[in-house]
Amino acid sequence: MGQTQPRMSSSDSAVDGYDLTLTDKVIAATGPNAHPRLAEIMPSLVRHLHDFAREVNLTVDEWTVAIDLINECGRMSDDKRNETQLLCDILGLETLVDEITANMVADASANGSATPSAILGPFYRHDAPLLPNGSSIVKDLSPEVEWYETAVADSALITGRVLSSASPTEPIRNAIVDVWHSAPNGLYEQQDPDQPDMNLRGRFKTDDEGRFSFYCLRPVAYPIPDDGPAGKFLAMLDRHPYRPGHIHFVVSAPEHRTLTTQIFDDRDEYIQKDSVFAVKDELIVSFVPREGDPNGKWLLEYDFVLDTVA
Ligand code: MBD
Ligand code: FE
Repeated sequence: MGQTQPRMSSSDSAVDGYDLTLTDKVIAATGPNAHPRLAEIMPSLVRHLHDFAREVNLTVDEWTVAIDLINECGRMSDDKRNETQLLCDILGLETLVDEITANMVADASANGSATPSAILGPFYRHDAPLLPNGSSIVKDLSPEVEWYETAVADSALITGRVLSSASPTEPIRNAIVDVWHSAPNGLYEQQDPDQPDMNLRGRFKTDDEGRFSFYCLRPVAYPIPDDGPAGKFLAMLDRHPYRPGHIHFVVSAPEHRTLTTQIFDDRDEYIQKDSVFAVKDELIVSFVPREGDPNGKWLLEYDFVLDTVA
């Protein structure tokens, strides 16, 4: 009496030879004063984790390899590199939680016209310089730079507006457009000792018509850092490490939901096979050739639409 029946696990693999009360004991160990959200989600996590291990017959040796991989991710991570996040990215987890979060905040105030979000990725830096509209985020470009020719050929002007999704859509003044992308050698500034601090990063404030504009480079495909455990893992899965050329944005304005997103250059051969699964059709853009401006041989006009906060 009083003994709870072992709760059969949801998986078919929970068969003879396993003490099926283990899963229930772990779940039941959570105390009455546990953090409420943890109390809510841990039973599911424990059940899925245990089911997974039983389903694949995970051995001690295999589990040890996984522990080593996660530990190595942690050891490798610092303010310039987030290997654990990268591991999640190649498993699609950052894209999934971004999607879940977007669905959850799509409340009555959202009217469906807002620009879709995309993952932040591991290379965001706070405090990018606030620059005047019309200036360039390409720093100290000279013929000595290894990728000078590409940078000249791919120089681009991006201009657009930040709009409120409240219908009818209205321009938002003093919105902040925070932008960053990697250099033609495939490296973000903090990964590359040859680039100036904060190269290819900037923040721009929209004017009274909600407009912003800046010079940058058309983005190129590049491999996510594959010299660590995430890269090793990709290789073991016979997967390539490439991301299609992309430009990151965080767009924010008072009374609006901050938009974290990326745009993807439609010329890119990896657009349908992003190693971190972040591409969405609405975020694929076409740069058009531009005459008479040596600082911007390409033009992209792109508006960001932000949801109001309910
Ligand atoms: C990147 O540049 C990136 O944007 C993401 C999401 C993951 C790895 C590298
Ligand atoms: Fe990126």
